[in-house]
Amino acid sequence: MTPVPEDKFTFGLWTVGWPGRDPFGEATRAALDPAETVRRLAALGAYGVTFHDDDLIPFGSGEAEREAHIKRFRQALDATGMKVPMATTNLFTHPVFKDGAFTANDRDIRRYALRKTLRNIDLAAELGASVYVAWGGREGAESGAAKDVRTAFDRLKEAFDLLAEYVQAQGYPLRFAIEPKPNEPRGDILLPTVGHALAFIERLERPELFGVNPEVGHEQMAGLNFPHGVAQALWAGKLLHIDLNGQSGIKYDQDLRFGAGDLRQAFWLVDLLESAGYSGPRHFDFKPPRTEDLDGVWASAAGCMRNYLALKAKAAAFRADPAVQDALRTARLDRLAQTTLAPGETVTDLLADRSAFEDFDVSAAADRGMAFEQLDQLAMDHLLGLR
Ligand code: 3MF
Ligand code: MG
Ligand code: MG
Ligand code: MG
Repeated sequence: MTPVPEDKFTFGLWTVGWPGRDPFGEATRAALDPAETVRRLAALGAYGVTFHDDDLIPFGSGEAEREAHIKRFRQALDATGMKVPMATTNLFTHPVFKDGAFTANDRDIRRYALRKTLRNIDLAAELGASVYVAWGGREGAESGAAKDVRTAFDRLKEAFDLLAEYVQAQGYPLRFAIEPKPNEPRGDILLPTVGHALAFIERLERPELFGVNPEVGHEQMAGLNFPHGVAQALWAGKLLHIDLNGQSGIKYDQDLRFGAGDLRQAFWLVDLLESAGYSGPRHFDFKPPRTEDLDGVWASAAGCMRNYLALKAKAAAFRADPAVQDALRTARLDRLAQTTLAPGETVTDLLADRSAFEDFDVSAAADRGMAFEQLDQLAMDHLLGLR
């Protein structure tokens, strides 16, 4: 269970660096130095780090200060071999973004948001990132007339089309990953789920440059099955990145360490990612609870990776178990993999096939049990260490 860089575990600077400020309380920890974060995560076996512009370069820094922050960060990366596979823009903390960024009603704020993003895209490319995440933090509303949602989508498309055009013109090997979230901090956020984001991407001018960055807790906040959302993103060839964390049901964005919260969904998620051959970073977007001191922060980060590796081993054992393979056949998963029409068969052939309808024994078929409970109990037995 010891993580190594080949496991491709990455962490946002803002995750372990969260000082514990929440809507009801002040910070409980001091800010972390990004270079120190790189060294500590490398020592724990991580592959890399990710950042928002403002995590690395405090908002409002002058040019010389900016260069100094980047230089210190680069030195830590070079010294540890840590990578930066993803970067993103903070378009939500400063009060200027209180009504959003790319969809703010104020045009000057939209133009400023684009410039802030373009500037950090240049840095992301310089640091070797291949994915640029876009979470629409405050693209949303609290009340009905405040946002003309159809027009806001025109502005969102305009922004993403411009960013994609820029990346292509610069020849950057970057793709964008849109991160859906249903609510918080706004009452409602545009592109609330993986499905909404996938549909939006198809309306863009360069959909091939876009995919999604689903987050465990975000889909679960909407009451959705996270592995199902991820499976649809994989099916669409759009899973460019993933935010792993833990959540217990429909409530505020908990950002628990991976494996905490809904452990069964975490198991099925790891099973899915590993069996689908997902090769991107296993990125943790979590918050060590504000009860923790720095020792607790690093224990929480280590726990994310440990739980992923433990679930990966459990999922592999589940798939390799002959009893599971039998149970999968009994549950007819192999039949699902068969095409519904035979190769070359047409709709005319189907209409002529009396066994498909006229002679089909509907009640016998309805009586067949699916044997899913036996199958699921085997998964439970593996998860509980009973097999
Ligand atoms: C908020 C988030 C964000 C995004 C990040 C982009 C602050 O709930 O999940 O983290 O992940 O902005 O990667
Ligand atoms: Mg989140
Ligand atoms: Mg996230
Ligand atoms: Mg979250």
